[in-house]
Amino acid sequence: MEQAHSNAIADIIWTNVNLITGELTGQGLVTAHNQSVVVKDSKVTAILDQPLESVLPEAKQIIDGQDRWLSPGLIDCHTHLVFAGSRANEFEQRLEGVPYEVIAKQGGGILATVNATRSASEEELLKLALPRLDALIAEGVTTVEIKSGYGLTLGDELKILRVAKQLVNHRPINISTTLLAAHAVPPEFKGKADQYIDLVCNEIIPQAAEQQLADAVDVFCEGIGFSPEQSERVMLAAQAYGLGIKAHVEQLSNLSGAALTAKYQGWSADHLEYLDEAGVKALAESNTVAVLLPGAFYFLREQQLPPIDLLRKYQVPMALATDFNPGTSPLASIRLMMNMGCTLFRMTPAETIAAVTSQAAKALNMAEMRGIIKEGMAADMVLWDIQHPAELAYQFGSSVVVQRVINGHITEGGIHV
Ligand code: DI6
Ligand code: FE
Repeated sequence: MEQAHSNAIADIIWTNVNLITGELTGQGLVTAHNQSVVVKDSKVTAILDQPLESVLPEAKQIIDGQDRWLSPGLIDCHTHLVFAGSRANEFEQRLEGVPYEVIAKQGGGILATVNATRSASEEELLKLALPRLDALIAEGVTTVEIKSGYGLTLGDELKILRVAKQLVNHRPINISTTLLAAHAVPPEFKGKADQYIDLVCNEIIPQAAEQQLADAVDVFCEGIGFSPEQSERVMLAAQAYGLGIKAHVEQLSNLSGAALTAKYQGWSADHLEYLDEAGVKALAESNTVAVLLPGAFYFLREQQLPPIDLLRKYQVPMALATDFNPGTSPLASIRLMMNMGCTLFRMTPAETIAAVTSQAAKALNMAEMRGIIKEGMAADMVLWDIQHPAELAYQFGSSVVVQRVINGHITEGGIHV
């Protein structure tokens, strides 16, 4: 099939679409009406103002977009979706007034999930991860970042990363993996956090790098996580092994973790509720993306809002992600995050669209390839049954995905045209 048509200029051309490129400028979201998008060999090869008659006959397939909107595939740039066990009991405890940090100190929280995840096989973890991934795919997500962090031993951390990487064999999805061995101090190292960090830096990071299981390294820099000094050691090790740097910072308190992440040219600093102006300036100077996670803010009923106005003022790129995890954000919906970005964080709908496309791509260091519909970029796209781009942030729950395209291939699902 491919061979027979190898001389065709295009594999697929979408005509009559309104384009959301994914880019955001001072003037707002970059959009264009009545376009044609030409795709060949998994990439966008041209965007035409008007369909050129000479090109159209040579395409294998022409799809009439019927004046619908076409956007980049959505990118969820921060998830912890490979884990076992449930934390519904903890949810009930919190509703009775026990704070998240107290539950964590009592050995619940992250460590409860660590116990369940250590006991699970790769097959079991894969089986548990698939429906979570399917929920994102059904919403038009084409790229997902997945962190480890519920293993906390060399073997269990690598097991989680292997499962994350295997997902591409089971679903049409792009996966980016992040080693988050420095998520919590494991029970065997209680009171010996520095020694655990030795293990992370001297064994787990080198092995993850050598086996090519991680694109980046993350660390939870927090009172209930790791100190800035310990976090810095993790970043130095990541840098030494050529891995990207990301960090959970300023979620529950301000330890100046964002500035630390910026110092090491981190791809992203995530959470940021307690970020101050000095931290915002540091992010702006290093071009580190601010990944905002309204699901965790909502689920923990936090009061402290991330400094959106300051992030805007210093033009720090803002991404949004689900932070999908069993403790603080059991919410597998990027569209809900877009809605919450507006309702809880007062972002504009345009900002939330860029936040799950072009800005999220930057947070995964893949902006050269994904997150924007442009000539030369991977053809990851979603055709939406909406009248206006803002609808993507305005409503969620009912499916408006008409077609999902990943690396130039139309995937199952979506409503009928
Ligand atoms: N911050 C979070 O919100 C998640 N991890 C982190 O460092 C929570 C993970 C969990 O509670 O299981
Ligand atoms: Fe997280």
